[in-house]
Amino acid sequence: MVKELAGAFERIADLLEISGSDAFRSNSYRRVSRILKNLTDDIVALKEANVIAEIPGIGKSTAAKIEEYLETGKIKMLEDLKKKLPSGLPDLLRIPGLGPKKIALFYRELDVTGMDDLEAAIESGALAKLDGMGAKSVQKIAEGISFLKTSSGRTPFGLALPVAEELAAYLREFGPIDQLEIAGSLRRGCETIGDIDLLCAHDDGEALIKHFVAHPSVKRVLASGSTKGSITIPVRGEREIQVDLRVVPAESFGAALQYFTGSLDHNVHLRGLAQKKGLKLNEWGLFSGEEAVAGAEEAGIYEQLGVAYIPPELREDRGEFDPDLKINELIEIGDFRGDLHMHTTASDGKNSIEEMAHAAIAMGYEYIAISDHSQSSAIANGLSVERMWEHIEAIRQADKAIDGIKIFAACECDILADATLDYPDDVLAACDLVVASIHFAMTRKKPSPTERTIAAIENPYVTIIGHPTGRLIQRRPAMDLDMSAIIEAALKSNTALEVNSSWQRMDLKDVHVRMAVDAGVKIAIDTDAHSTDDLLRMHYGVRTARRGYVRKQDVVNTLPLGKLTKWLEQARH
Ligand code: DGT
Ligand code: CA
Ligand code: CA
Ligand code: ZN
Repeated sequence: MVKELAGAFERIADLLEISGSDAFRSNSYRRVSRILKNLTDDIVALKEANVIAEIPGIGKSTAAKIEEYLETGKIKMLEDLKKKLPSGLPDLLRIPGLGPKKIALFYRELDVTGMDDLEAAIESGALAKLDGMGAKSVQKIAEGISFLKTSSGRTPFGLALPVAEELAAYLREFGPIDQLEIAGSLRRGCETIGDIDLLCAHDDGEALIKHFVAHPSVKRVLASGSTKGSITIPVRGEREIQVDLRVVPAESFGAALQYFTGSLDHNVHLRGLAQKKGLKLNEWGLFSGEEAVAGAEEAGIYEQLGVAYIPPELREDRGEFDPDLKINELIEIGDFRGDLHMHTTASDGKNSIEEMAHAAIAMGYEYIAISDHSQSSAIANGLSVERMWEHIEAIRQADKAIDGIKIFAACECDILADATLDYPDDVLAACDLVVASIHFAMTRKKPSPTERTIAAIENPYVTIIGHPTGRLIQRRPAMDLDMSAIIEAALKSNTALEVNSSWQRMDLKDVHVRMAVDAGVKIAIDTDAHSTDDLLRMHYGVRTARRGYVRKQDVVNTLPLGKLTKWLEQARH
């Protein structure tokens, strides 16, 4: 909330500057934005107490705008400014390296009113002829435009993580680095990433940052100093992502890690706790007067503030400061005894039952479930009823032949458009467990996807609902579902909901998993592996589940084999 509000004031300042207002006026709004970002108190509480105007640096008229925003979600002044300027101009502010002063200049001198005009002015050479512009600055703007076009803004977690890990490895090639961590939204396990934040403790920041910006795949260098370097890196040739590296002294590393991990809202809350104790918290440390009481270790900050260490995935100011929270019970990657959703060459997987089983043994699993596609998933080579009977037999044979792991016979059964299941009950009954999923007719209204999902939940043989919302991050929206109704049905019939660990899916997502476990519904965190390598992607689902406050005891595939078998018996009624 406070982040958006701060953004609105930033936007006012930008638009004032573009429209030719004096710097003093626009800067006063920038100052308000900064004050809001660093506010320690809850803005809604301040409003309720009617004391917004008492925030240092906030005058009466600004307070009125803040209240207006909190009440209506808008600020009239901002809306008026947007109306006054050509509607394409504010868009130009999204171009990296192009500020409001330059935009004002282009508007005044060349009548540039939007992206198309700007590109035309670059093309014709008119931009380069302007006072204070040159070939180099025009080139920068052209590059900024292409960046904007190739990056849809945010990058899915699964694409950003390998970039961050490769850069971290590259930084280590520079020589011994005291400490190095990935911070920001990536450390919190968010499903999409605005930019990557890296943090190092080192005493020669300048040299390390020189090495950083010289990485062979760097597309553009946005900053290169002694404490901060900023670059862009291409991702899969289709987009670019920004990477910030900050270098701090070892005695501040913990405080900087805490600060740059965020989230902003979490930090605001934490700074408030510090203030109540008469302490000051910033990216350099936790201070009592001039003296640092913590800073080298991140855990030390929480400890000194008298709160339990909060794992990064929970740092969203969504209740993680609650002292009753049993944070150390959150699900961890080491808790898994098996994986209940995977495909083989029988449908669209790359490996055989035996290969999947041996890979799972190598991971230390006690059991797996082979769950290939059912007959209606034709593009995924779904199994006809006849082939499914043979497949069940093949799974039973493999289970007998291979020691050291239990191989369950299962299927990923389509939930059809008419809300029936893709296999008759006798096939489903012959399986040890059934994952039921919707793969098509996702936007169909009657029966609705909610009705179809609940019908599947109520089938006695269905044990898990696979990727319940069907969303693909940045590619396909979630189905229009009544999640509360689904959760209620799942609870009643003891059906687990899946957290699918494919990073394109992460489905259920964090807030929905939290709703489910709060209601007491069991969760299955599965990889939906289509190859032995895919079995290793469980960590994506774990991050999502942790963000949803999922504990080990909520997850069925953390149960030892005997207990899981009991659960399956109860779940199939
Ligand atoms: P992103 O990059 O949009 O996915 O999200 P974050 O959370 O990585 O955000 P980013 O990269 O802008 O900043 C990293 C962290 O630094 C953020 O989570 C909190 C902290 N931070 C940034 N600016 C401020 C600020 O003005 N005040 C405070 N208290 N913290 C800030
Ligand atoms: Ca970031
Ligand atoms: Ca950043
Ligand atoms: Zn599926």
